[in-house]
Amino acid sequence: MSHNVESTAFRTALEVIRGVEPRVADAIGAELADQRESLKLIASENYASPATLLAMGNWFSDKYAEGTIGRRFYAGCQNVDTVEALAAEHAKELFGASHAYVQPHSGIDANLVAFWAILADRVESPALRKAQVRQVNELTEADWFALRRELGNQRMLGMSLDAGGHLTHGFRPNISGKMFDQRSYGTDPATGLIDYDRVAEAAREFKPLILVAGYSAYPRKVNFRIMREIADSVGAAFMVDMAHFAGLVAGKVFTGDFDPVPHAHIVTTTTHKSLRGPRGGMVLCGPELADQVDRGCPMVLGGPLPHVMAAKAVALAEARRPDFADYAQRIVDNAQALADGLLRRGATLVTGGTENHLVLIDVSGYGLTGRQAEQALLDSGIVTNRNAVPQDPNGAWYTSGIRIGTPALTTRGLGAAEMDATAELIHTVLDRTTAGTGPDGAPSKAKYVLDPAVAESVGKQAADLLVPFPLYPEVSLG
Ligand code: DSN
Repeated sequence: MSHNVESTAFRTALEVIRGVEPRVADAIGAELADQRESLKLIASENYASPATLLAMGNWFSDKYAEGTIGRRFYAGCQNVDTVEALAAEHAKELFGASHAYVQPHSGIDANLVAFWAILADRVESPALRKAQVRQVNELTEADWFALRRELGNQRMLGMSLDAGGHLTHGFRPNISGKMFDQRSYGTDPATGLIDYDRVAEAAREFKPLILVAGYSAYPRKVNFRIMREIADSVGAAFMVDMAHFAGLVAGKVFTGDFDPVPHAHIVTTTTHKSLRGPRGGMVLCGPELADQVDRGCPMVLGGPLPHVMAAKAVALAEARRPDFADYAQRIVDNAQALADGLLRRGATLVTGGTENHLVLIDVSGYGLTGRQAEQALLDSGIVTNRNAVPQDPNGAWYTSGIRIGTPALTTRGLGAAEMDATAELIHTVLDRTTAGTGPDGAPSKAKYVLDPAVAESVGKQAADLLVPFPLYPEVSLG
């Protein structure tokens, strides 16, 4: 498709929006300008293709489609069926899964569907069989009361938040921590790596219903074959949340023991991180959980978003093209170049490096909290997010880490040389920033001091670095 056509499509859309609420059109234009100018290193963000973005702006948004393909609670869903089936088909082919459910609105929703499906399969179904009824509505009050207690009394073993796990893997303030009696496995304090023997020991002691693997801030590969063996040894369902690294699985960078799909009972993901699709979620599973997963809407989720499912189908079709594998490999190569550049300049990295798309800097070596570092970098045109490090003394709000990732900049085309230059900019900002003090003179975890001239100079260098790599060059709004 010619650049001109894409440009016309976005410009026309903005013109139409401007006719109703010009401030929205202005904000959309400003967002593109901001994204074009900043060095985006947020590990969970990317830039979707124009085709993916355009697939979301249409009348599919007007359609209710509760239920699943061919079995809806609303009439007139034949076109939604088409796009949902296409998205599911592409997902199955891409990941080698026997079933794909593409309705979840986000990764958290996908995880809730997975928890619900496992509970339904492993706790509810046996109780129904025992009571010789087909559905919960047919249970006696006493049996229903007993089943609800049982459903609420199950155990989950997941990676702790400070070791890189996700909120939904049983963090107490999250709904997952309230649904399940949860225990965490962490990482080896000496190496920062998952110690599989310790995970096996925790599983033996705790006997979880669900063993969860996957992470938001662990910069290494996970051996899913070993994790499955651990799950099997205690009869647990093995669930993998691959939201962060789905693009590396799709691009066949993570294969064999490191590809979760052949090893897990159920896999969840977002579609917008390294996979580079629209914002949304997805569940992959085998036949034994497929029926329960397909009941995700309306039992767990609100009405599906057909316009987003259309965009998922487009993005998944893109991820099946041969050049996606090259993109996925470059994500990892870039993360390694960034890690090497930071290490050479004296930064401390959790686990000492990376094997995936992300790098976690322990900024306590610079005398800063994660919050101070994040803001100082932002002042300098570098967009990152603060993140806890293992056993973080500053907790989940201030933190001691900065998480950086390469999927977005790799999409723009930056390579190893630019990653080294980026490492220099990050190091310069962190090195030149000092912790500030509160009004009483006490050390502050939020305030910081950075010479504005340094921030300005780094910001200019960051912008210069991006000049040869225009974002959405096919789109001109001017
Ligand atoms: N918010 C996502 C991330 O940044 O990792 C996970 O939910």
